[in-house]
Amino acid sequence: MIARLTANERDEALAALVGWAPVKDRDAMTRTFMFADFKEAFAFMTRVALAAEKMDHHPEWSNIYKTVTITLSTHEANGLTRRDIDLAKIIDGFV
Ligand code: HBI
Repeated sequence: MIARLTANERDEALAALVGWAPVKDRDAMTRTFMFADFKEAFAFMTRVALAAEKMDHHPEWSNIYKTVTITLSTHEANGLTRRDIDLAKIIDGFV
């Protein structure tokens, strides 16, 4: 069972990530990505999906045309864990 980040660990991790913000009333973080068009957005989602499968850690996400919104939290821990930070860093590497 993976441990939730402490408040300090979470604050430090968010400060080190670009563009991710805490979700109101939930131990999760979110970032919205805007692309040139839908096919760029979907190509990004495909890369994220493959990385998520490889990590066995999956995003909560939505796509509207060229916008992709991703929320990360660890369901098993009911909050943010190191796995969310690791996946966010991989996702950020795709943009
Ligand atoms: N993704 N975000 C998230 N949180 C989880 O707890 C999680 C997951 N992907 C797969 C996964 N857990 C599996 O390990 C369990 O469903 C068995």
